[in-house]
Amino acid sequence: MSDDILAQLTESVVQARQDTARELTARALQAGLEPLTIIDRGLTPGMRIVGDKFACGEAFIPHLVMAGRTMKGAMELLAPELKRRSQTATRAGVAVIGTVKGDIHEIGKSLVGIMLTASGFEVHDLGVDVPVEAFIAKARETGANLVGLSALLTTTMVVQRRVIEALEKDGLRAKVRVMVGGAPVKAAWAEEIGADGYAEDANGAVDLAKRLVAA
Ligand code: B1M
Repeated sequence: MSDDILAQLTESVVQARQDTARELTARALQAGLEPLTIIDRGLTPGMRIVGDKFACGEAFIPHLVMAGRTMKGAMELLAPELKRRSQTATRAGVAVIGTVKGDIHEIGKSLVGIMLTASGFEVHDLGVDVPVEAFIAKARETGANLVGLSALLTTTMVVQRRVIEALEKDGLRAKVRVMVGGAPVKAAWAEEIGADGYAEDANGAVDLAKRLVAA
C-alpha cells in the first residue's frame, strides 16, 4: 500500500501533476509514512527521472520547471511535519545557507535548511544565486558557526571554493565550519577546496552539521 502511494507520487512529479502530488502526499502522511520517506522514496526519484530525461533530450526546461513546482507544492505540506516531529529544546548552532551565485536550484538547499531548523539550528537561508560577499556579510552579522553552500551545476561548484577563500581573506574561516553539497558535489571536491565536510542528502547534512559545530 505505502509502496503504491510512493510510486504514484514519483509518477505525479514526472507528469508534473501538482494537485495529485499534494493529494498523494497528504494521503501518505495519513497512512503514517515518515515525511523523509515520502521525500526520499516518493518525490526525489521523480525529480531524478525528469533530470535524466532532460539529460538525454526527452524533457525540456519547462518540464524541469513544472517538476520543481510539483515537488515544492508537496514540500509545503511536509515542511511543517518535519519541523513538528523533531522539536529540540537546545540551539545546535547558527547556520548561514544558500545556493551559490549563478545557480538557481533551490529545492535541495531548502530541504537542508528545513532539516537543520528542525534539528535546532538557527538557520539564515539566503536563497539562490547568492553572491560570495552575501555569505560573508551574513556570517559576520549573525555570528554563524556554520556556512552551508549548495551547488547543483558543475559550473557553479567553483563558487563554493570562492566563498571559502573569501572567508579566509576576511578572517572568519577559523570561526565557521563550511559544509558543501548538491548533486555533483563529492567528498573529494570538498577536500580539494578546503571545506570541512560534504553531505550527500539532507539527513547527512544534519549529522555532519552537528558533528562540525560540536568539534
Ligand atoms: Co536543473 N539541472 N538546470 N533545473 N535540474 C540539474 C541539476 C541537472 C543535473 C539536470 C540534468 O541535466 N540531468 C543539470 C546539471 C548538469 C550539471 O551541471 N552537471 C541541470 C541543468 C543543466 C540546468 C540548466 C543549466 C538548464 C538550462 O537552462 N539549459 C538550468 C540552470 C539554471 C541555473 O541554475 N542557473 C537549470 C534549471 C533548472 C530549473 C530552474 C528549471 C529547475 C529548478 C527549480 C527549483 O529549484 N525551483 C531544475 C531542476 C528541477 C533540476 C533537477 C531535475 C532536479 C533538482 C532537484 O530539485 N532535485 C536536476 C536533476 C537532478 O538533480 N538529478 C537538474 C531534488 C532535490 C531534493 O535534490 O537538489 O540534489 P538535490 O538536493 C539534495 C542533495 O543534493 C543534497 O541534499 C538534498 C536533499 O537530499 N544537497 C545538499 C543539496 N544541497 C546541499 C547542501 C548541503 C548538503 C547537502 O550542505 C550545504
